[in-house]
Amino acid sequence: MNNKSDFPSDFIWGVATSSYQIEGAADADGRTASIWDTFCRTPGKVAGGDTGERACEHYYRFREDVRLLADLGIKHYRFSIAWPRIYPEKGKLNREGLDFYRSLLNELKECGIQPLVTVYHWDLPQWIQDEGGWTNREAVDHYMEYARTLFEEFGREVPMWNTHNEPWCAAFLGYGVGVHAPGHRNWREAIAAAHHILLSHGLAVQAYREMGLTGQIGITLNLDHNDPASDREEDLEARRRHDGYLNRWFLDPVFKGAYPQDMMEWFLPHVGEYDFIQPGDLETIHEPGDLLGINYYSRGVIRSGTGHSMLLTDYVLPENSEVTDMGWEIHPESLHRLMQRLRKDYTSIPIFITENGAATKDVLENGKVEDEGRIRYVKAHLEQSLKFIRDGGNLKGYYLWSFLDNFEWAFGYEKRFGMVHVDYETQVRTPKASAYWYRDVMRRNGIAD
Ligand code: PNW
Repeated sequence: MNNKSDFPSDFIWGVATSSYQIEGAADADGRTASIWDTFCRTPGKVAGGDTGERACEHYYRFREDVRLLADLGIKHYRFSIAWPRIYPEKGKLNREGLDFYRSLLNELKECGIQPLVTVYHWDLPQWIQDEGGWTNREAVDHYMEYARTLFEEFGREVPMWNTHNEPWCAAFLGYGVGVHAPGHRNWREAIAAAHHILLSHGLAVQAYREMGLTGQIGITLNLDHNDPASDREEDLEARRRHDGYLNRWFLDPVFKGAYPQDMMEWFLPHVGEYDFIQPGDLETIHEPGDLLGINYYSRGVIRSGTGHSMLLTDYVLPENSEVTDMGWEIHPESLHRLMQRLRKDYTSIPIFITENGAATKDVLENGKVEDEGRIRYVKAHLEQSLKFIRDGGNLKGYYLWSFLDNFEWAFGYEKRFGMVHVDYETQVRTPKASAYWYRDVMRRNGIAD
């Protein structure tokens, strides 16, 4: 029977995590420090002085976690690989690191769960940062060595790959704003870092194909849809800049082969010279691959201001807006508007929502967590996703962020995004109401009440 809330029969339903946010076991089996270990140890950087040292101890509990995924009816799982487990030192491949992911993949296979693997979700080995990290073009060579190893080892059994997760965060929050590792505040570094990350994306797609692998590979970008705070010319301009900074700076090179001219000019005084862009780079970056991953959480309402000093913009929270525990405005229609825009201005390749979800104030009571807010959030975004598909959009899947409560970067463990509650003392996992609700959605391939 075809219900009005049905998704296409081949629609992919999944959940997502990332290595540093759940694994813990920071020193196990030859792993060395990543830039996030270093950042967490720097006083004042992460709320409550939290670190990913233990996190959800997924490294030791992955069998139990995969069984839980299966019990909750999950058929698709997006996770990332920790680079410092694979290359703990320059030129040194660590078999024990590979073994962990081989065991994880075997376990998933046994449970009939299909993986989507993210090559890089921000845990850069500290030894690479010691050479300048992503600001140094050599990071691209290190990334390629690492990516090729993963393709060789796991390429035949992993059908879907993300080269990168959210280069905007890795480069701009890490090297420009300074709220993510490595915590630098230098816009020349940030823009060079973004360039090298994008370059490594293009090269990885090429390498994947040259190796004769036949799965799907692409990049995941964090995108939003933004509105100006008013019709004043300066606010319209501020919105356009914000869009250039967050969306176009990444979409244009990948889909059009050029950085946006207006932003090249805006950044120029901070960058000095674009000497890190070498001939041929943009041809390499101009490589969308087989899919586009988008991570969507909120919209931006933007006005001209000083809060974001380099960009001369401020975020405005419209009156009466509903927010999540992150303080991010809940605006599902903007997910629809964003995808329509991608389709109109950029691409018709398959889109996957590789992350969407909400932090909520969850309380564990009598073995239960009633996270109505999360259910409402996800439901509203699924309705917009379905609308996009009905309108003819090429949306192929949805991965809820996140499977487990986890280490929420600069916010530590205080923010809970999981559909499964984690007690960080006992490491007990408790599925929240949203997990059972999502199981129903997947079962009926449509939005449950
Ligand atoms: C994404 N921002 O991060 C990441 O991919 C996840 O690892 C993370 O847990 C999730 O979203 C929730 O935050 C973002 O400041 C972090 O705009 C910060 C921002 C956006 C995305």
